[in-house]
Amino acid sequence: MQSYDAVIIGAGFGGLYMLHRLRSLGMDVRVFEAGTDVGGTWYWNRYPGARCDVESMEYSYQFDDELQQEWEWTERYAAQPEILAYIRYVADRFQLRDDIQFQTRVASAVFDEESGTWSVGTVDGEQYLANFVIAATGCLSVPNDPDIPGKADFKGELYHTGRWPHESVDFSGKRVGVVGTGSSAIQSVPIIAEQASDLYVFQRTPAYSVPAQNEPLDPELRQRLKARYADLREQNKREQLGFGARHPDNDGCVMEMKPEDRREQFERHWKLGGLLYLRAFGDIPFDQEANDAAAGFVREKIREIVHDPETAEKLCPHNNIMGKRLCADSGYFAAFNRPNVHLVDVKADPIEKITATGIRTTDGDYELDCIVFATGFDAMTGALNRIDIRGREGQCLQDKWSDGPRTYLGLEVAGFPNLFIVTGPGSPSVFTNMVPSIEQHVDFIADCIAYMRDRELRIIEAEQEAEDEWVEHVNAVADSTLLPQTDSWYVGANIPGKPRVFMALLGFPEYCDRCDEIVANGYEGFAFS
Ligand code: N01
Repeated sequence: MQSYDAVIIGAGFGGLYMLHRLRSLGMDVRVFEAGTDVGGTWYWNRYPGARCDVESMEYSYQFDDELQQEWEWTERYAAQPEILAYIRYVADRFQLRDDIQFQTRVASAVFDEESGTWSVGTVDGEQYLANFVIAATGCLSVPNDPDIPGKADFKGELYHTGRWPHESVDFSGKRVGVVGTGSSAIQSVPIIAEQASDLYVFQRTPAYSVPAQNEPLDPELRQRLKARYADLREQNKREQLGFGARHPDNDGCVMEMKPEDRREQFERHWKLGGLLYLRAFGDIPFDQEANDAAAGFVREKIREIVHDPETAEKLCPHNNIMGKRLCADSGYFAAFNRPNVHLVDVKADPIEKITATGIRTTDGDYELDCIVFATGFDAMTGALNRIDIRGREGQCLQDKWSDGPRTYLGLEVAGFPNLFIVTGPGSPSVFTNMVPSIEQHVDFIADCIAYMRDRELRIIEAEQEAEDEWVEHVNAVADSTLLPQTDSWYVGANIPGKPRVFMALLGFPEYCDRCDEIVANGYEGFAFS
């Protein structure tokens, strides 16, 4: 059986940098990737309008200064094709493809206690041995296919935003239904609206969205930022979300400001766009009144943008802002002013089934040529739970996580030695700029493996007590905010039967400091043998 020092699962941002780091340690590494190319999230999510909600100059690797100096982002927020081109460029520049096996989905990983090695199986039945397994499987990589009866009967075209075809899809002159109104729908609706003869948006829960204010990247600004890239990256490390340091921030409390000043403050941050809106005040995630004010301001904007008052009202969300990930759009609400775009409230009249010719709600039939599911992902745990992972004494990870994921630092799981997760549940991951978060995890893992090698240690494992304390800490931080109150994918509420557990940790700088402290204390909370 072919044997490697390490097997990495996934060739997205995480898997690629992990490969680069481990190879530079002289390790023999194999990456297994289900897709036909590198890119991960940006390989699969090719739907119209797909774009990142973190600025391009920051949503990129910082591990190599030459790389960050030579790549030229063209827009403030990069669109999917440009991000994918960048990832492909990185793969070529560092000759990473040689160690990646594409079209290979990992089905199992079983730890053998006697030899201290993992046996990794693919869906094609191949088996490999590895000393370390690193899951770079992504936080939002398993599409959620809602269990709506009749899908197989539909005679038209069915799509999921998270599994978009590689060939171009043309909706010209077609009647299209988009199910869902999260980030993916909000980005694709304005584009599909321009093509379709009629677009029906099936909305169960309206979402908060702030215009991204995307624009071409001014070459002078790009140069200025490049000139102080190291500084900018350092400053971002002290940001709660890991990005945005170059923009104004305000730690103050909403209610401490006079109403007119408060409005002005919200207005300023609305104009900055997208997620930067949340930096208007420091207490938005914590204080109900502050949250209501921030949410109320967005509702006012929706009512200003959307001409038909009834449609505007239906588009206004009423849950806590930040309870779900804030969306960043380019013309979403305005799309509902077009005569060919129709909002269907499926909270009031739920979808009953998919028929041969469209969608049936309790209010009647919608005739459609195409249905786009923008229904999200089985987030954070979906990819790992789909692999049969067995640790000590044959314990199955899925069983261990049956009441919700348990990790130490989001990096390791007690009972599963030498298995690392890149941005796993319990780490800041989805609350941050993902690329620096990934780099921080990969560096932790690679440095740890180098540390073990220098000391001739073969096995690392999270201690049970450290894991228990960490899980408690993640919950305590979440409970200090308003976030767990909302039904969202953060708490697994979008997947029927998934345990309701808050799966990410707020606070990127504190997390990084804690990791550094743990390393300085000789990998406190980890046991080596
Ligand atoms: O998925 P979502 P997404 N019948 O889960 C609805 C990242 N991302 O792909 O809220 C009818 O947010 C569901 O309704 P409800 C980002 O982190 C980033 O849009 O459950 N509707 C909801 O409206 C984001 O948060 C970017 O009531 C159904 C929608 O489908 C995450 O990915 C771009 C349904 C799903 O929304 C996920 O975003 C895209 C059903 N049976 C994504 N089932 C950027 O960087 C589900 N829904 C900008």
